[in-house]
Amino acid sequence: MAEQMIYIDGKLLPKSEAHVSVFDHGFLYGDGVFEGIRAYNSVIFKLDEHLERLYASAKTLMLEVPLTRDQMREAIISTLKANGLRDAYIRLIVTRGVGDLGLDPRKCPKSSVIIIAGTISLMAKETVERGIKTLITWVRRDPIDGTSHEVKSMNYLNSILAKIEANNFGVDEAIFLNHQGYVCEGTAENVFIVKRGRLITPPTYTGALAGITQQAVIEVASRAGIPVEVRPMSASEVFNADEVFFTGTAAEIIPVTMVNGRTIGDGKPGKTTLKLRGMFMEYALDPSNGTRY
Ligand code: PXG
Repeated sequence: MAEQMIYIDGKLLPKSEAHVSVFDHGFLYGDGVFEGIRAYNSVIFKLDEHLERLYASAKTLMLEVPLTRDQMREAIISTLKANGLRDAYIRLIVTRGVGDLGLDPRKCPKSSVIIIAGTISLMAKETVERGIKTLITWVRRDPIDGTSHEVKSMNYLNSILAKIEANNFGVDEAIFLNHQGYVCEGTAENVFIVKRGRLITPPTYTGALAGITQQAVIEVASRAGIPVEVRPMSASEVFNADEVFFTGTAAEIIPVTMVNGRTIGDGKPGKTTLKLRGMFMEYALDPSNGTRY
């Protein structure tokens, strides 16, 4: 099999030769931004929305992206083509670039763009079908006046701490509360509950990322006549929900069947969750929701 080709700053390099400097501030300080994007059947799902979010994250961090959006689109497509991928998981990274051993970003004259396109499936199919167990973690989501997760930065320690907690307690995922005690999101997913036929999901101002899958699910649900409320919710509302599920690029839609030992509904993936999952997959496969290549 041909070696995977990685895009680094305008060049496509074989994986074994695709290296970044140890002085890159992305490595030294987590100083950079990224996107995780999927392609389904030669269509990049919501590419414009992902680029919008990437450039917004970069603007907040005053990180200059060295490519225009059109050039970025082209770079992603050329990476997909170089790897012969029709279905793909794309990791798009913009790091602060090479600097010295000091965190001042002014020492980094040029940011770097890295694109990795592969086929990893991040959750086993059986897991998705059975539903997952979760816990609400002791780790609070980073506040919006700090390293806010509105910015999709390369610093995921907050999520990694929560993931470790989930691993230690033998569950699949963690759910964050914010500093006010409201439910926020998962480590790399947004969270929804279903209660009496209504969908509820926390807004970005709780500290969650504005999820592209979350937005797509809101759209799909609204079209199907399912009422959606975007508002903060409590842990108790989650424990007592009829259904709970996560959304995300990697996760798509994953049913949650347990939260801190409380069984959700009857302990099986919920009817509305499964219906939404079906509708979401149809939506994701509709070429008008993405960029063809
Ligand atoms: N919250 C956070 C903190 C995330 O990182 C989501 C919500 C879901 O957003 P989207 O736009 O994907 O619906 C994310 C997404 C990875 C990876 O490889 C991470 C994400 C997505 C894809 C891959 O770690 N995070």
